Amino acid sequence: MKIKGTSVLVFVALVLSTVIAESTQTCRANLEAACNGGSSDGWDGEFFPGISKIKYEGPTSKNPLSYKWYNADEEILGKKMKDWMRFSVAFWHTFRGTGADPFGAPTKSWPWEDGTNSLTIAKRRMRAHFEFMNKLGVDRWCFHDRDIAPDGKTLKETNANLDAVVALAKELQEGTSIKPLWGTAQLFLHPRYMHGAATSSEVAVYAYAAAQVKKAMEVTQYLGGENYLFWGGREGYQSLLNTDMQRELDHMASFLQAAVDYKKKLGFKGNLLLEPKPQEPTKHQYDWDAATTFAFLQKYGLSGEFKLNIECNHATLSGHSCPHDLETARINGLLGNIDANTGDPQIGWDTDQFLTDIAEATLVMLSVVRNGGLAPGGFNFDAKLRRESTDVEDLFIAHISGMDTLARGLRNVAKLIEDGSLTELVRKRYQSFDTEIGALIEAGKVDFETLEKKTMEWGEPYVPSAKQELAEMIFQSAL
Ligand code: XUL
Ligand code: CO
Repeated sequence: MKIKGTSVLVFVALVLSTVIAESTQTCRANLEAACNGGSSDGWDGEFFPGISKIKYEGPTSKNPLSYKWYNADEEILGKKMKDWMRFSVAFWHTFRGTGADPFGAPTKSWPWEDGTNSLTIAKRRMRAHFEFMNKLGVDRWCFHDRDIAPDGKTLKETNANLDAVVALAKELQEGTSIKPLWGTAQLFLHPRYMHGAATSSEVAVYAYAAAQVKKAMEVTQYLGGENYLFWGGREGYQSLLNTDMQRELDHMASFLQAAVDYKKKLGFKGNLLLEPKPQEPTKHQYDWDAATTFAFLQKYGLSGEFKLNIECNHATLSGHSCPHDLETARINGLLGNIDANTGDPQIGWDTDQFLTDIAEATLVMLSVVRNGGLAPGGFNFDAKLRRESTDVEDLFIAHISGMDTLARGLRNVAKLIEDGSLTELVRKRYQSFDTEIGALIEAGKVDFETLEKKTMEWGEPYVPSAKQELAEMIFQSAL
């Protein structure tokens, strides 16, 4: 009887837990308000009604809400497309972007917003964000602490707001494969950071920034984040006349060293990433480009502790191309993540547009493939809708287009590799070094006297064509 009673209880418990688990699954799939404590944030039902899960329909599809090139589970060059790409949605652009610019008011009026930055709306937005990721089929996201939760009156209150939204995000992540690609602290919006954060002239601001990063690292780890990012938004100067550059750089290094120490204390396993940008908002930012950031890391003994997050629009602002900075990072073992976006050739600032140039995407993917992928990093769409794009479905279209462009880039790289003629062209170009003397030079073992003797012996060198047009012809025929 007792045994029977126990087994009945066990059975009832099992049925109940299955029912609960199933309803939780359904909740996660539908993300209905009822699943998350009813309409505690005042929004019932879907945020994107009428838009269902985006599917791969192939290149002939005319449906804007479908993938034409990105087929998540398809294998290319020995890896599933989703594992090459590791796409993520940038919370700030997608859910906090208002369309405002220095000349004009916000243009977006997403139905779930009420014009405030209350905790209630922050939670509602987070649920909209998860529905967006689920429908898009993207399982990573990037955030700043202040994007996802509002400031309070004190740091304690602000941290409590953050904890509340993070708890909801954690709940929404459960049972899914969604997690942050990276988290970061927003150290540039609040007026306290007007002189910078780690490079502020005020020690109390330095301390505040440290406290903020400490908390942001903790919540990133709690959410299973794979990386933690530093973008030095105001770590730079407006005028050298009032700036002690050496002192500021020393402070920045101390700050980053303390972050490394705290990462170790936390046992956070992800990469720490630095995101170079030459200017904007300051006239000159210290993490100018990949090479400058690498030099900084080496000078301060931090090179083993950080990788770089290369943002295409930042690379072009620094006077390079995106592929240049990707290759600079890659050959130095620093390519950790890519903020996939593009600028406008006619506009001289960070327009953060979705990348739709197939040739550029092919070059980007060439670096990614040469790097063996980006994991634990990935692609973050640090890109926003144009001010004039105001439909909710535009958020989907923009991401689909950006994802398809990079997927197409990957397919083109596979074609180039299979074809082999570009690799062969480059190999041939340097083949004079595939000789005994060439190998000795590359090993740093040949002195000037030996080379002078060789030159006397060889006479005037034969200098072959670089074959640039042929390289371009091979490249464009893969597009
Ligand atoms: C700004 C920028 C940031 C970082 C994160 O230009 O790229 O959004 O990616 O702080
Ligand atoms: Co960025």
